[in-house]
Amino acid sequence: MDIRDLLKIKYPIIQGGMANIATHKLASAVSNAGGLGLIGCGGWDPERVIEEIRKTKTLTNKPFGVNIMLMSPYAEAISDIVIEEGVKIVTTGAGNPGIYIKKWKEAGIIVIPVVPSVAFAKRLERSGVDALVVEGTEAGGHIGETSTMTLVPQVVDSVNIPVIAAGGIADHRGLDAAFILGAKGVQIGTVLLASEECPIHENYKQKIIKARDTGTVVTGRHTGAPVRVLKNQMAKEYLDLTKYGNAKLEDLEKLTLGSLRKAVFEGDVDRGSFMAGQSAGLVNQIRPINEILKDIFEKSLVYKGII
Ligand code: TUI
Repeated sequence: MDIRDLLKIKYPIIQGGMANIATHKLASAVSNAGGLGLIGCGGWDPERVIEEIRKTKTLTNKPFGVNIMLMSPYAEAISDIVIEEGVKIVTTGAGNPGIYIKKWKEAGIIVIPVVPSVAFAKRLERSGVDALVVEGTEAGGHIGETSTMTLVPQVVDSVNIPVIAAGGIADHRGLDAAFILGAKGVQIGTVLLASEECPIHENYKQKIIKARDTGTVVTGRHTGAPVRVLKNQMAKEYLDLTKYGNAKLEDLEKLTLGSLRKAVFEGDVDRGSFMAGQSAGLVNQIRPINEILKDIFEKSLVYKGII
């Protein structure tokens, strides 16, 4: 199934549900450009989520979705809000959405969980989800262990629902690679951080475009929630503290507390947690979102029918 038909969008490209970043501004800009924009609820309380959904509706008449970060203390409340607000598409991350799927399907919602493994993908297919975002460890933020290159074809071989590839994709070559691996669409995040419309501090955008191939590290392996971020002083201190596996959780929490917000809103280059994927090395300029999406799709050899 072509996910452009499933989601009623022009390009087979969906936006990552980046916490504190994927506001109504980003989601509506992506949807208006022909992709699927997503409101990322990680970090927001229910009232803020309702406000963001309503604002998005005023800014686009194209399909958009809501991403629910399942580690959020508000995940359950938000699972009802999407139904009450008439949201048509829900993606989930950082946990198991199993307990919500039945009510979402009864409400006619298209459900697309993000998964980091074959086992989880198979389990969710049995629960009746419509498609899967299969995210490799190249992605930014909270990640699994397996690479996009190896994980996508293994999930494609294991399920009969459409797979959307994520992690490491920032241009038309990534889209082509994903389709050759059997994906029917791609999810992008990092390249959208470097867009004109992305509502983050200018320092965050500059850090993305300056990052090279080795510009990210993974913090939080120690606590069971690995998170890929751009290298900086904060990431270095975190890794130093966890080097011997005996860091106090309390010290780590102090270090990370509010650090994503410091990156997004204050552009604090030393103390911020600048979540980003390995594709930051591929992103070298700040562009409008419609140009980013058009470029990925129209330069694709798969879509030109060449391969
Ligand atoms: O969720 C993401 N990316 C994220 S969430 C986030 S906010 C956050 N910040 C700090 C620590 C933790 C979260 C930033 N980036 N991507 C999708 C994703 N889901 N990646 C990995 C997973 C995942 C992991 C385990 C999904 C399911 C899962 O299974 C748990 C279970 O219950 O079996």
